[in-house]
Amino acid sequence: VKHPLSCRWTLWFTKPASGKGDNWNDLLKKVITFESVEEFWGIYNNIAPVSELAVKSDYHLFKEGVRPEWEDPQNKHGGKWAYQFKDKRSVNIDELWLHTMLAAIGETLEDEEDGEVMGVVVNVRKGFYRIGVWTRTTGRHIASRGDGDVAGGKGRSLEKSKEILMNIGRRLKEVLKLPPNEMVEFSGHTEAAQAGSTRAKARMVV
Ligand code: M7G
Repeated sequence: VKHPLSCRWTLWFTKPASGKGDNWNDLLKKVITFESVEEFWGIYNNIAPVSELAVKSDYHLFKEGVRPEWEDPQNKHGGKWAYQFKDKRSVNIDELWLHTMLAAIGETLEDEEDGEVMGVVVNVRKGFYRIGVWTRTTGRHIASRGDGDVAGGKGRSLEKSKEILMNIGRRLKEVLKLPPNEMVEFSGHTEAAQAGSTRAKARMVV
């Protein structure tokens, strides 16, 4: 008996650049798409844990049909909640990443009708691990419109959009077992793209 997930998910991997000529697109690879709990465990048990990945690797687990990139039309108005674990040796990154993936595919990061969560990401970097949740919107107006509509907001008010995003941030903070004084930060992809990195200035924290 297979236990179906409420949608299909695709696992992606970013392999570390080997030389100067490598660009983002050459490094990002689709691994596999799945649709049941059993398939998830089969895949999980057969891939390298985050703790064994080389620096500059990423795993991305996204809803099928959404590429884990700022450029994807479905991420155009979006952003992400993220937290960096700077003490790499003391953190159980494998367990935290597993719990983050389970929260995503089990749809416990948001209420199902919210439809904000696009995927989850783990980055392995020289000085830290980063876990993030990508969202469809940023809870802000589209600058070019000025008609009060939230970008991609399904007709929601700005307040409601922000509340949905804040709840996702709070849920991520719980999943990552962070103490109250540690902050999970939200940033929009547009700012990240401009800064050339996701270390863009955060606009929301929980
Ligand atoms: P990062 O992995 O988000 O954060 O971006 P880091 O700076 O802490 O490592 C690292 C680099 O990967 C960026 O400067 C981009 O060159 C590239 N990169 C990351 N993302 C998520 C994207 C993306 O969505 N699109 C493109 N074109 N490049 C990206």
